[in-house]
Amino acid sequence: MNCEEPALAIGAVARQFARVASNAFITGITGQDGSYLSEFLLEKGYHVHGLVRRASTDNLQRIRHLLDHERLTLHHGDLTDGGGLTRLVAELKPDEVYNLAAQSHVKISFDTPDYTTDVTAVGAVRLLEAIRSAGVKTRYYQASSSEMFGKVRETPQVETTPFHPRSPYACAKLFAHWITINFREAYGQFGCSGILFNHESPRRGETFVTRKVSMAVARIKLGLQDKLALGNLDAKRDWGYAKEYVEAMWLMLQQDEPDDFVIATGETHTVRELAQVAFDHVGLDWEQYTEVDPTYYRPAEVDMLLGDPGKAKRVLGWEPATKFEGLVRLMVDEDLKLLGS
Ligand code: NAP
Ligand code: G4F
Repeated sequence: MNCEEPALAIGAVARQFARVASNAFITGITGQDGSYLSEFLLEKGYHVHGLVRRASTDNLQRIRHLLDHERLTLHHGDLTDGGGLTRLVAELKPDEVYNLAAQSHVKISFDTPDYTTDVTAVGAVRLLEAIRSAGVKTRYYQASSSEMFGKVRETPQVETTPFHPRSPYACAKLFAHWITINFREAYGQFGCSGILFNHESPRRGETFVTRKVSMAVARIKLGLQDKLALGNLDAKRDWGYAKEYVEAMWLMLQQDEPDDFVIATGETHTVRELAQVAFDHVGLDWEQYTEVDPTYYRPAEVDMLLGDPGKAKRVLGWEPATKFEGLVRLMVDEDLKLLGS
């Protein structure tokens, strides 16, 4: 693919596309999960189609290494543009759709509630309607979130735990979750929701807390930064490795019946522990370099998340291999490499 002229190349390749094996359509292909899922599906022999939104800066960084792949085709579009989605789904007739696109930052959703709802909630129903109106037998994956559990009603959280969203983002995800179930019940669509707990990697956006910490630790170790400012150090999350979580998405769509699954590690840790493990890994004392800045507090916080992935293990045969400390160390090591150490 010629990435210097993306609009032309993308359209041209799309028209030449001939269906061979299964083809998958991924929204959010340029994000953390989209990039790992693309690699995973290409390795399985899929033709992967990805939705890319037009940006004035480069948003293809995470998939740059895949751009020349003969079974990858990118299409311009946006989850806020129903007409474009309808035309694309009708043209591609995908066997599988993975709806990973979202305004995915919880704190930013408090500043952009309308926009977050439009992309993250209404975007899902636009896509489901596009599939329905195309009349194709498409299997649909919805990227649901543990944020939907919010002010948790029970611990650990399982598929039947009641929801209590605490942000515009979580409310939007809850709508997308239920509309997926509604289309399954109303129209017999094969739709699955993966209720994924936090999952991280060296490809994680730099404003999410794990990557913010791993990047800061690497920079401080190399003398490029003095301090790390964080918000709520007491928040607890169930953090897993994104590369492993995308396999669970695929497994859900390979089952005989559509269903919803919690994907998690079964461990929870505080932001404080995250900082401690990351600084320890490079031989520094976290307390010396970390300060609390209330700017990063949220109007309403999710204090604690802990998932039980038991159903995923029983039904999908899926289990996480990488746990908290290994993940944090892996991320710090990759950021040190990135910075040239
Ligand atoms: P991410 O890195 O933030 O990626 C989000 C993707 O959505 C990017 O490709 C982004 O495109 C795209 N996007 C944003 N707005 C769009 C729009 N209006 N139209 C089309 N595409 C748009 O997120 P992630 O961590 O990979 O997560 C993938 C999905 O899982 C998201 O829906 C997220 O909410 C959900 N989720 C994530 C986690 C987690 O811990 N990572 C846990 C549970 C659920 P650009 O590159 O152009 O910005
Ligand atoms: O890394 P975070 O921004 O992730 P959060 O809010 O849990 O959301 C992520 O995981 C969800 C799954 O549960 C996804 F659905 C969502 O799309 C996203 O990927 O924050 C984690 C915790 C929060 O409690 C936050 O208050 O870390 C706390 N925190 C403390 N200091 C901070 C900071 N978060 C950020 N982003 N930046 C800080 O400086």
